[in-house]
Amino acid sequence: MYFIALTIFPEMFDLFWNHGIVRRAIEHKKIFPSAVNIRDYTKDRHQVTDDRPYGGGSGMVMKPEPLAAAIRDIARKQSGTKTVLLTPQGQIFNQEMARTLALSEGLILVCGRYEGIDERICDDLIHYEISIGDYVLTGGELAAMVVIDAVTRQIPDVLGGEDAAEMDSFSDGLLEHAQYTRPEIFEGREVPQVLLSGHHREIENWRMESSVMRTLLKRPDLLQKKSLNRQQRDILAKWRHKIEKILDSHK
Ligand code: 4GX
Repeated sequence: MYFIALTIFPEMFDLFWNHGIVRRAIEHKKIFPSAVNIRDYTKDRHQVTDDRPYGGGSGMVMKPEPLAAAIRDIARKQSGTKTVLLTPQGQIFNQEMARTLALSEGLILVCGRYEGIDERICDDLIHYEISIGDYVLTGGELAAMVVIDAVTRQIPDVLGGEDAAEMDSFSDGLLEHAQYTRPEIFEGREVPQVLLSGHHREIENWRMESSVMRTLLKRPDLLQKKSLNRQQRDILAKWRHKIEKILDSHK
């Protein structure tokens, strides 16, 4: 899959391409990423990419001509690419969108700065407008890296064995279970005994209970949306019973 970030700061991506899962995906030829400088598509002597907004006001707007030239040139060279604009006005990014985007042959990620880009680019050349959350960034570059990271993880064979199991979890609609590593006792707090027992069946049950109850406490909205299986409903019923007994004892 191709990822082409369109940006006036291509160097921002250098560290990102060279670490972790993204780096491994490049080495295994699963992704072909690049950061292209919008300035390379300017035609004036000073390579200007921004200008003052019509109607007045503070800040600058990214000029349409270099962006249009860049998007068209890249889309012509890489057929099948979809164009994504990172913007606070976009649909909030989530795991389902990551899975959908991973099905396309390539993505052009348009990273705006300043007050944004000329609206006529959005109308004609952008397939998806995506926001990574309701907060204001200085530019679209960090948002593009977030999207590339999450989409890369969805490409088949990118995650090795242990990570792959992790995929079940969020796509199952629950939060991950609690994790522990050595030492067995840290500042007086012990690791749950069942995890040291070697009973794989019981460990799986404990982990499911941890997942369900963490989701209930930290993200009840996720539990509400999800369809629960028998085991998951039993876990909630068990804790409802425990809570009711406590309440009864205070009557
Ligand atoms: N999730 N920003 C983009 C400039 C801009 C504004 C409008 C295009 C249209 C952000 C976010 C985000 C700040 C990146 C404004 N470009 N991007 N930038 N949250 O806050 O994606």
